[in-house]
Amino acid sequence: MPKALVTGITGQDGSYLAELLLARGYEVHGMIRKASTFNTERINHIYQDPHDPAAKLFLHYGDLTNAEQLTHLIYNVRPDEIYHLGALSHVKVSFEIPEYAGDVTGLGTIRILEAVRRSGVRARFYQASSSEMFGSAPPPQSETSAFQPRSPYAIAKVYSYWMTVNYRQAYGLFATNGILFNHESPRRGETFVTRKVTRAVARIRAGEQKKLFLGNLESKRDWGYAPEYVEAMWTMLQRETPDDYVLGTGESHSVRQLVEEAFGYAGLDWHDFVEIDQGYFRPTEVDFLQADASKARRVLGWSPKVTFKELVRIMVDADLQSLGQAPIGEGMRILQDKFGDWHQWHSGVTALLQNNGTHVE
Ligand code: NAP
Ligand code: G4F
Repeated sequence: MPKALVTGITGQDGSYLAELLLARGYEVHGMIRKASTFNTERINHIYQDPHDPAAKLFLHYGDLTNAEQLTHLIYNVRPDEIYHLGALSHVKVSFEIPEYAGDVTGLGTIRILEAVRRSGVRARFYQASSSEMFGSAPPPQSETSAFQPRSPYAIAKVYSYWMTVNYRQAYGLFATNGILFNHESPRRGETFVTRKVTRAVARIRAGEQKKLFLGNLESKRDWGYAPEYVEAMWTMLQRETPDDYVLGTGESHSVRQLVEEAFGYAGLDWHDFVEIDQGYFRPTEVDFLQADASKARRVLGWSPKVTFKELVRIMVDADLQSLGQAPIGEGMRILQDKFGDWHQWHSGVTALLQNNGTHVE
């Protein structure tokens, strides 16, 4: 049974990836942070009591700032594959705590790479690199575009990107960068702009919110559907040789278009609800991201199915459902049409693994 270690397993991508790995027969080890509140909401449904002889998911406390503990974890688990997804991933927050962003999002990566090298564990390594690294480089951005980062977060990711390349070249590690453009889902954190908007639309429709305060409406992003991206992370680690790949849809839209689309889908005029708050603007902005993912299409056979409009519908419907409201319906239909199979294995895994509440020992 192959063994995987996932940092950031409690995040959006970590939760989808853990489901995928379990469905593919992996023993999955996830690192989680100790918090005074529960931070395992996204993985509670796949949690298993470790006393269960059939348990395949194991959680371990740890932190990316703690090198000794990371080394112990990797040495003891001896994973075949490491998916390094943990990070302070919010760009605006990284301006507020830049030193911490560098420590977690930058140095966290070298702590893991060093642990792999020193322990002699021949694990394949996936680094969650980001389209933010392209910053002000002109679109469309591909693997050969220059990095021109515009935030402490992006600069920390550039450091991690090059460390991953360096460990591949210097020590022959199977170390791979996935350079992912924005990908979203109903599990997206509530302070990222897509989820902030779709959640507000649902709450406004339900009479629970009156206004939505946003920052820059003019920046453009290439937004895709997260479950499709974690599939490609796995594919990258199954290749014969390690390499770096851009993932994105190739479609780009402004935040304004996102707002129009989400409110329009719910039959609302966004002008009645949206106000601008300068506090959400960033000191330096990334204006235009649009992926050229032709290498991933050619080499990995990866091409995403969910379009921007469909993504918005999926997210608005999910947010309505989470408030106990009737979904408008198109989002659910899109998921069924495009992912009949995925939904089957998704619910299969969920039914297979009993949720007894999440505890780590
Ligand atoms: P996310 O939902 O914000 O999840 C981040 C994860 O990192 C969480 O599990 C979080 O734990 C963990 N984490 C944060 N600080 C940590 C620390 N000091 N020690 C250990 N774990 C820590 O992010 P995501 O959207 O799933 O993204 C996954 C990765 O891909 C991130 O590295 C992100 O930067 C990168 N990325 C994301 C996108 C995107 O559009 N989603 C695009 C490109 C790259 P808690 O739950 O305890 O906070
Ligand atoms: O949703 P965002 O916060 O995502 P951002 O900054 O593009 O970063 C995300 O994608 C990256 C990949 O390119 C990841 F690496 C990173 O970890 C993260 O997942 O903001 C998107 C855009 C920005 O231009 C921002 O200025 O939306 C604009 N925006 C406008 N009003 C807002 C808001 N963003 C947020 N979070 N909140 C607002 O109220």
